[in-house]
Amino acid sequence: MLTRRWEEVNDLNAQIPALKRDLGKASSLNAKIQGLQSNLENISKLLRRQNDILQMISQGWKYFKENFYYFSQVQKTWYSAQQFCMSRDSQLTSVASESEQEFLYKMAGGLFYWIGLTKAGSEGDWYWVDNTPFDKVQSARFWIPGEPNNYGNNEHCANIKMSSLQSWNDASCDNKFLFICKRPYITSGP
Ligand SMILES: [Ca+2]
Repeated sequence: MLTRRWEEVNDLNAQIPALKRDLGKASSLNAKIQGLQSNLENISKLLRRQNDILQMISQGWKYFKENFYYFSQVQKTWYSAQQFCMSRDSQLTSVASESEQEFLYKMAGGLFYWIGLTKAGSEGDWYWVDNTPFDKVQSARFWIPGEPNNYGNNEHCANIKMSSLQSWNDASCDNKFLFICKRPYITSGP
């Protein structure tokens, strides 16, 4: 009887190396599964992002570098245009880089569009309505030569007027122009 027990113990001992190998395999499989899981999460994030972008595009927005832009079909005063944008979770567009400026003037195609640049009071400095800091030096190259001229001391809002890098003009905020709203892309879901 006792001999039998010893035999069993010896058998079990003999199985230990194999068990250890299995354990090693299991943990390497586990690591692989975790890697696959994180791949899947990344893919589903990408799909969600594509879906978000497609949804906005189907509603008439353009996508460019993490932002959506809405080019209006109707003309409004600067203030009404901004109100419209805000009702669509957006603001009249800021222009923070040369590539953004290029995107906007090309899309505008030579038509007049309000952008989100206005003055703090008639004597104040220019500022972006979406709180993007206004870089006066970097932005100087975007004005049409000779602008802003504050014609009649009544031009406190800016619009894209020409299809070129130098495309901004200051105009009376009461003019009715087309306008461009901008909304940053924000990831939806967890
Ligand atoms: Ca002007």
